[in-house]
Amino acid sequence: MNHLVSAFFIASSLFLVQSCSQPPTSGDTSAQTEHTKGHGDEHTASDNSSEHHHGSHNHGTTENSVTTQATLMAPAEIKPNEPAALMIDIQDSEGKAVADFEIFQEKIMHLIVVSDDLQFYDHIHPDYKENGRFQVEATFPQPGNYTLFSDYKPSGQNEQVSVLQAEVSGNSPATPEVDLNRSKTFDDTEVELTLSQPTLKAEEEVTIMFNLKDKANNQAVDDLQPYLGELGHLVIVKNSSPLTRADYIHAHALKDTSDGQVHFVTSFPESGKYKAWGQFNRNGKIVTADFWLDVQ
Ligand SMILES: [Cu+2]
Repeated sequence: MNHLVSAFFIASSLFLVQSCSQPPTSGDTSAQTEHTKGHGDEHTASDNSSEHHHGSHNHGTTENSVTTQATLMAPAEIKPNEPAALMIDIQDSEGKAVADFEIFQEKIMHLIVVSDDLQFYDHIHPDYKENGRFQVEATFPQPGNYTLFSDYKPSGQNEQVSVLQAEVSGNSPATPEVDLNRSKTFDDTEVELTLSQPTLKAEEEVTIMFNLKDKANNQAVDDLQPYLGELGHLVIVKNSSPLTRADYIHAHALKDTSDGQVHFVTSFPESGKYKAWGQFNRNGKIVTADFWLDVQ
C-alpha cells in the first residue's frame, strides 16, 4: 500500500435519492434520471422502510437525500492484466470521511467495473478498512479507459452510487460492433433474452427475461442458487461518453419465476444503445450473460 501514488482520477458526487425500479410518478421531475436502480421487495431498509412498499414509492417529499463523494487512489500506472490495488475514500459533501455503512445485498460496497467501450464488465466487492476507506484489487484486461460505479449505503441513508474513472496504460483495442443478438452461450449455459415489448422505448417500463438452459441437455437450468441474496442481478449501462451516474441501472430479479427464468423490471432513462449484464449463480459458479439493447 505504501508505494501507492495518490493519483486522483475523479471525485464525483451525486444525488441518489430514493432508488426504485418504477418510473417516477407524474409531477416529479427533479430526480428522474436518478431513478434507475431497482430494489427487491425484501430489500427494505430499516430506517425508512415506509418508503419501500413493493416498488411504488412516493417520490415527492419524504426522501432522505444525501451527497457523498468518492475518491479513487490507484497506482500511478495501471497495466493490463496486472492486479492493481485500489483504494476508495468516501466523504460527505464537506470532505469529512463517512465512517459507517450498512450492508446491503450481502456486501458493504458493490463495485461495478466496465471498460468505457462496454466490452468488459466486472462486479467486485471492496473491503471496508476504516475512516471511509475501502480497498480492493482489480484487474483490467486491456488498455484504455474504465469507469467504476461504486454502490454503497451510508448508515441511515439511501444507497449512493459514485462514479470513478481509471486509465490502463497502452493503446486501447478497436471496439467491436454492437451485436444485438438475443441468443448467446456462456460456457455451459445457453441464454436467450426476451423482452415484454417488441420495441424498447425510453421511460417505458419493460420486463427483461433471461431464459437459461443447460448446454448439455438443452433443458431449463434447475441449479440456480441465490446470488447476493437474489435470483439474479442485472446491471445495464448506457453507451455514452463520459459515463455518468445516469447511465447506470441496477435491477433485481423478480421472485417466483419458473426454472431457468430470471426476470427483471426496469426502464431506460433515454434512447440509445445499452449493454446489459445479467449475473446468475449456477450452484456456485457465476454466469455473466451480456447483451446489447437498443432503446428508441
Ligand atoms: Cu455486488
